[in-house]
Parts: sequence; structure tokens; C-alpha cells
Amino acid sequence: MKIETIILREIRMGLKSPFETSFGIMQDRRIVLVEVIADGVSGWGEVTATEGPFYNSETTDTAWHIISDFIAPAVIGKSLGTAAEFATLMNGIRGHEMAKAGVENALWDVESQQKRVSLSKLLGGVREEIVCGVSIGIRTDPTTLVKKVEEEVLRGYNRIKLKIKPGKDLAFVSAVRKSFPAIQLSVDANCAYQLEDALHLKKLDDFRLLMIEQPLQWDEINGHAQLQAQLESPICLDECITHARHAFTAITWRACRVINIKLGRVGGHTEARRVHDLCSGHEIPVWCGGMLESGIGRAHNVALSTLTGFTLPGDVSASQRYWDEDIIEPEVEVTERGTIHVPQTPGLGYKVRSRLIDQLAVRTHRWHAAMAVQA
Ligand code: OSB
Ligand code: MG
Repeated sequence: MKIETIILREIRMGLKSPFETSFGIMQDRRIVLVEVIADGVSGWGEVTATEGPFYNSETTDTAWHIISDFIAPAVIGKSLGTAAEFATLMNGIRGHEMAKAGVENALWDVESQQKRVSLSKLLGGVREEIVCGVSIGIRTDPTTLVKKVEEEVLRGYNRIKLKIKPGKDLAFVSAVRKSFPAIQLSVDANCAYQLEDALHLKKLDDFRLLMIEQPLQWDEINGHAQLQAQLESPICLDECITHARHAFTAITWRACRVINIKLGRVGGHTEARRVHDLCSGHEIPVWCGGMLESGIGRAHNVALSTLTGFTLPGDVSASQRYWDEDIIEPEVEVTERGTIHVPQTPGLGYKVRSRLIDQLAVRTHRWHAAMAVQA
């Protein structure tokens, strides 16, 4: 595939309601979308960076900068055999996984359309239906949280994940567990605790949690190993795992028993599959994380979740939970059983609403390959 055109757009999309985590509140999303046209076929990817450097070090603006000044100039006009070759070309750029993933995933969309298979099949996926959970933001008090959990349980979601932080943890988790003794329940701290909090975190063992996600610092694998040794609840790493090498380190040191795979955080489908394969080889279950994506990022998450190792419900939920109107058609819908049917048509399997995207765009930049000059 010859990369003829790259179009970068930043769109604004307001979440239906604010989403609070230990690192801040998100509501007005600034999302960078990547469209790549190769051999006349258009593919789409999403940059999952947040607006500020609080989840990881990337932001909407750093991704725009890295793609504009380094990635697009490096690949425009190039011919690649497969989307996976893009990952090799990116080896020289350190970090900026979310920026890379936006472009690489657009190429996977192109490749699956060219090969006339669904993205899921191209990735090696085996499921036609995936199991969904939800991630619930921090609430003011336990009663409000219990009400929200009830709503999502009634919708059919198969695992409830509660965001926690110091001061908004034990009482909240305890109230939810009391009201719902049998649900699959997990918590996510987004790095809000220290190893010195081990005795406090150990109290979470009382609530039969499926896992405790990323309690300690974003780059702290050794501390998680020490904490895991003191906890019965499995630790799941999110922020710490930006590539398969980190996954290998974390598994070898027993820093976690579960890994959350996010396409943006690990740099795209190629590295996501490497992390997945490594985890499968070590009997570490994985699940697909979310970054409050628009329909494009969500469609990529649906496809990734069909690989065999994704045995736990992911944070891939219905478009309707996030947006009044999503940028794909049909929107991502969740069945009464809390599952998503995986599209079987070539490419993403959802139609990209390019006219709506152009309306939502606040900036656009295009790169075109130089035309071959005829003698
Ligand atoms: O840690 O999983 C996280 C959202 C933004 C940043 C980090 C995280 C999250 C979520 C939401 O938990 C998952 C989703 O519903 O997309
Ligand atoms: Mg997380």
C-alpha cells in the first residue's frame, strides 16, 4: 500500500456527563483523528491522548505535533507491504505511543479493506461477540454511586469498575459490594496510592474484587511487585505497560496477575498483539481498556477484543454512554446480555460519518505524496 494522503483532524466532542478519575475530570474532549489514503482506500485511526498530560505524558497537542512534524513526513509517499511494517519504521521515535497508534491503526483499517476481511479477522480474532464492562467515574457519595451502578447492572453490563482515590475508596466500594454481592467488581486508582498505603489497600481484599487496577505510580513496576505480594486481590497494570518489554518485566517480577491492553498506550495493533501473545504465553488474562473514545477508536477496540486472550470483560461500552451522537454508523450498541456483536464486513465494519467529522473539526492538515513525474 502506497501512502498517498494523510489527513489530520482535531474534533471537539462533549461527553454526555463529566468523567472523574483520580487525575482529574474530563468532559470536553479534543480528539485527533487520522485518515490515511493508500491506493485510493481510506482508513481511519484515533489518537487516544487526553487533553492534558495527566493519564500519561501525551496530550492532544503533543500528538498533533509528533504526527505533523515527524510521523507524517517520514511515511508520506512510502509503500508498505503491511500495516505492521509501520511499527518498525517508528522504532526511532521514542515514546509518543498514542500518536503512533493513531496512524498505524488507520493503516490496519486500509489493509483489512484491501484484503476484504474484517479488521477482527485480519488481527487474528476468534470471537464474533465480545463481553463488555463499564468504568464508572468517582461520585460525591456512596449512595449516588450505588444508584449509578444499579443503572449499569440493569443495562446488562458484565463487570463494573469503580474509579477510586484516597478518601473516595473503602466506603464507596463497600456500599456497592453490599448492594450487589454477586457482580464482577473491580477498582481503578490511576496511580493515586503509594507503596506505604499497602495496609490500607489490603482492606480492599474484603470485597472480593476481580482486580485492583494501577494503584501505584505510572512507571513503578517494582513497587507493584511488592504490593502484589501483600494483597490477595489481583493487581491489573494499565499505565505501567507501554510495550511488550514492560509486560515481560511486570510478569517476571510478579507485579500483576492481569494486564489491561489499550491500543493507544502501547502504540497500535502490532504492539497490542505482542503484549497479548506474551500474556497468553504466561497465562495472564487480558482485557481491552478504554480512553473515552469516539466511534473510530471504539471500533478498533471491538476488533482487538476478539483475540483469544481477551477473556475478561473490557471497558468497551456502548457509544450511547458517552455521546449524544457518535461519528460512526451504526453506533456501537450493547445487547441486553452486555455484549457487542463484532462486525464481519471488511475494515472497521462501521461507516465513518465524514460529513459530521468535518463539522466537528476545529483544525485540519493534509499531506500528499509527490506525484511521479512522467517522462
Ligand atoms: O484508566 O482506564 C482508565 C478513561 C480515561 C483515562 C483512563 C482510563 C479511563 C477509563 C474509561 O477508565 C474507560 C472508558 O469507558 O473508555
Ligand atoms: Mg485504568
